[in-house]
Amino acid sequence: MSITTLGQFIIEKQQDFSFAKGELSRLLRDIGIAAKIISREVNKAGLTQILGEYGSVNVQGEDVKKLDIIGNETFIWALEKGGEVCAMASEENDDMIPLMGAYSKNGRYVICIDPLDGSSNIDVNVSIGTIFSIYRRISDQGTAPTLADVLQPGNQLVAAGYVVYGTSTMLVYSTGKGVNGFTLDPSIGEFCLSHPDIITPEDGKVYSINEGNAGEFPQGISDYLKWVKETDKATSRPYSARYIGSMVADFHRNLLKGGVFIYPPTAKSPNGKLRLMFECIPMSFIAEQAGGISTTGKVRVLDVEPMEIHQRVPVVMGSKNMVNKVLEFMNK
Ligand code: P6P
Repeated sequence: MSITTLGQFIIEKQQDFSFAKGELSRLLRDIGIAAKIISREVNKAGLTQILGEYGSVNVQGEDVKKLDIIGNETFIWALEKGGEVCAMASEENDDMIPLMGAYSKNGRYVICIDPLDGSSNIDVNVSIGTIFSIYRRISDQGTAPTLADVLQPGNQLVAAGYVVYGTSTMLVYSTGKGVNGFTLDPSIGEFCLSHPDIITPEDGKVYSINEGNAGEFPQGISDYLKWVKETDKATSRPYSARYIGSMVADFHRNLLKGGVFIYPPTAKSPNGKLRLMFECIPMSFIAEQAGGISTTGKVRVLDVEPMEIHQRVPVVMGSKNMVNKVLEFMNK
């Protein structure tokens, strides 16, 4: 049998972590369980017309919840049941969520999560995703978790990853020793290793940015976008614009094929739109672990000291040479 399931892989890699006595392994397992449940719900999404729209009562007399609420509740349930996590910060909740499971208070980890990023794309059947970060708690085991537990910079991460609910459901994560991708095989209900040791190409042909905001971009970004569209076969231009409006899907494509993802400051979002804790830090960790770069344009994203849970930062992330080319224009 040539498959390696997520569970088998986690156990095989457990010896990479002297400090972990299995807790991180169990935590990654819990994330996998939540992802499988959300994958089932996402794949049913098109049927809400039959099952009833959000806010309505469906034929079974149940309240129909928005999928991102279902996603959030699923992770809270899985992490409380697992007992390894004492607190969670979620893109869906204003404040930190102390977990109330029987063993949560002794949990040694905290999670920051966007349970369903890009959820506005669900009703048009575009890929969406879950993005998560795992930190060790700072407060003592057995005590009430604090905001400081969840407001940690990316350079303190224990692990991070994402799930992309697309043509197939994939879980991609790193514990700081490279990036590995697992594809869900619904016939056995297991994530199976499909993309071992992902390395992102140093160069690519794709740039991802919402050019609808072009009138508000900083000059350096405008100059880069002018350059990238000029024809010059010697520097393989013009490149291709690919932007789905779902970060996980745009990021995943660029991670595998090469590319640069840019969300710069705009008049509407002077610090960019994407959230540091729930989108930029975890995706930057994956990008760097795969050999890429991720910056706010000024500093490495993983070195940004978070000031508040829903803080936003600009981001330029992906293939090393492409990010450096954008920085060249930004720093002119
Ligand atoms: P815009 C989805 O709402 C999201 O947070 C990311 O998944 C996505 O990359 C970005 O916003 C899209 O934002 O302003 O281009 O529609």
